[in-house]
Amino acid sequence: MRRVPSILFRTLAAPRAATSFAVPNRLLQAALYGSATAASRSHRRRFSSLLGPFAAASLGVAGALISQEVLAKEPPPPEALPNDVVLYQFEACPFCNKVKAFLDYYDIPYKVVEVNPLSKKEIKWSEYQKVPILMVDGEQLNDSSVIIDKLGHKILSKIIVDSTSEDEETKWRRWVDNHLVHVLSPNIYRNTSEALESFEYITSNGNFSYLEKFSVKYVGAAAMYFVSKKLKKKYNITDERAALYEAAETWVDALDGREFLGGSKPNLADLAVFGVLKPIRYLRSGKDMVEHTRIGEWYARMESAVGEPSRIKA
Ligand SMILES: N[C@@H](CCC(=O)N[C@@H](CS)C(=O)NCC(=O)O)C(=O)O
Repeated sequence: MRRVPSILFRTLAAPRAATSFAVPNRLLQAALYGSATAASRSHRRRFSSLLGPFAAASLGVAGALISQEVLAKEPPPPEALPNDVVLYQFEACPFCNKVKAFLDYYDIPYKVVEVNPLSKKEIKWSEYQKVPILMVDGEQLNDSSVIIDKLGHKILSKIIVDSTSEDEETKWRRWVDNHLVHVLSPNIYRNTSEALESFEYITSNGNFSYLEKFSVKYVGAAAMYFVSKKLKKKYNITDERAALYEAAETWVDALDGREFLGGSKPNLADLAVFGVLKPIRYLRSGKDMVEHTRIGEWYARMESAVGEPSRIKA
């Protein structure tokens, strides 16, 4: 059984039907076909990690779109804040952006280590080989939802007392991990121009060497175009845009007229939806989503509520 490296792109190495696609690049073959050798497994791992990140939002535009009302945050009490937080990430990874939405909203200062998706040399020390990884005062936390649970418990236990909202919040956080993330790849790699747009972002914002940038952009875009078709099948998606619009509408329905799922302030589900959508928001697919659904107002409120990154610039 082939190892499957990530939730969002877990299936990328899996589809056997992909063998009809002639791929010149050994790395890419390993990624798509999953041959049995250790060397190819290693190549596949390295390539698949490329597929995780995808294009990011240009937050600069956001301010112009939203009303001037700035929502007051509820920063955690200083004594609840960790002293030293380091996020190992891919800039365009939806799971990493989910964690960042949480850290930014709660004004938790953090340093970022941008991981090279090919070599992953920045996380060689870790047994867990995906991102995000969050180091919190020396403790390693893996997996976006676990990171948010653990950190949230430490910080939010002092803030959130209303347990009645927890079920709804949990339900929608699960929806993000089990449904929403799966709709994203088929959309951002939907056709050659969107796949290139996505990889343009990935390569210009990720940690790649000069040479890697060029090969990855074109090889990656071509591969993902085909792989996204397999993903559609895997998740029973017939029309990827319709699925994205439907997910956006489902979310707005869940809001049920409230500013946020959390009421007048975002809760963890708001932050999760916002975080995973952030990398696609200003790509063609994200613009289409905002144009064709009712999600835009909520998204703009979230941009305003989350505010500036609390990231510590090196
Ligand atoms: N369930 C994990 C998924 C993390 C994940 O799949 N991350 C991708 C990047 S978006 C990754 O690190 N892929 C590299 C690999 O699987 O080798 C989470 O929520 O953090």
